[in-house]
Amino acid sequence: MLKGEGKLDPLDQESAWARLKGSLAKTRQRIASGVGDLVLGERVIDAGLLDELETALLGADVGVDATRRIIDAIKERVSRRELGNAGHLRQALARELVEILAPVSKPFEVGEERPYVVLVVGVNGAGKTTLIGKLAKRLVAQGHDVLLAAGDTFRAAAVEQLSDWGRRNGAAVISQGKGADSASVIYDAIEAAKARNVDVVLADTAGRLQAKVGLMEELRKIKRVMGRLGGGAPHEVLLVLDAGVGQNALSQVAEFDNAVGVGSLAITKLDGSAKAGVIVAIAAATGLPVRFIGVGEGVDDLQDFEPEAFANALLALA
Ligand SMILES: Nc1nc2c(ncn2[C@@H]2O[C@H](COP(=O)(O)OP(=O)(O)OP(=O)(O)O)[C@@H](O)[C@H]2O)c(=O)[nH]1
Ligand SMILES: [Mg+2]
Repeated sequence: MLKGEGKLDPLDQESAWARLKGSLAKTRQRIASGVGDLVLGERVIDAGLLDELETALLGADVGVDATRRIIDAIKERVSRRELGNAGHLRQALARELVEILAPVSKPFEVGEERPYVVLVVGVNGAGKTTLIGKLAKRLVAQGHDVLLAAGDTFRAAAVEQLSDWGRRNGAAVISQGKGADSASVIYDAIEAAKARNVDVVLADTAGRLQAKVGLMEELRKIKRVMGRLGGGAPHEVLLVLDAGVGQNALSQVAEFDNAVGVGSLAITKLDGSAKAGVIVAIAAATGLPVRFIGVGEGVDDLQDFEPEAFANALLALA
């Protein structure tokens, strides 16, 4: 990507920040209601307060390991008398969060390969098709030629949903309709992309849970068939996770990784969830790059993941 390309202007940046902050309200409340005085900044830091903080972090789905790491680091700083009051504690908490999150903050970029093929996977309702639509819009705006592959052949509405996103955003869609073989739809899409000199292929897949073994088999087959085309596709396997499932997201990562090898993550539905802290758990446990966060259903609600902004919004520091 060219430098500065795709960057938001200051006004957009402000509304992106407002949306992020708004979307984290429930999680923020959960942390704050556990540690009310932390937010007010009027309490001495003692063992009781740290216990409350620990409980609040667990309640926001930060997870056992990441919570332990954060609490240990803060205890260490308390024992060195670095934290005089609860205001300092809040800053320290933000710092620890950023420390865990910074290594996974790696925004999406179109790689060198042409076409650059992204295989989007995840359980049903996680937000795969929506993410593809929003990403297509963004990439087209950046001047990329984008083709969408309607690999979710399980539901008729899925093809329609993807076609709508394509039509609205100037991306071509390759589909065969309900019941078609998903791997062959995606194979055709990549061939078409090659013939048309397309830059990026975004491949949608089904996420049905009814027959999970079947789904994982289908994904394996898609990957295998893509491999036959040469060119190294898929160049990125992007797993979409719904933040609302909390700690269960970690087992989804393991399951999809086992089937197709997960390369990157998007975490959606931070809005409306009190479990947005799960990003911290996922970052600490997997180290996988987080390409996007979803903060609402609107077309501009797919954001790059910025740890400082996230921690500040979560702790109401700005
Ligand atoms: N509030 C909110 N809703 C979202 C977000 N991302 C997606 N959604 C909504 O979640 C619902 C499901 O999204 P889809 O994109 O259809 O999910 P999917 O993973 O493609 O689901 P299947 O096709 O059933 O596998 C839609 O109503 C989306 O508008 C988000 O970040 N926030
Ligand atoms: Mg879908």
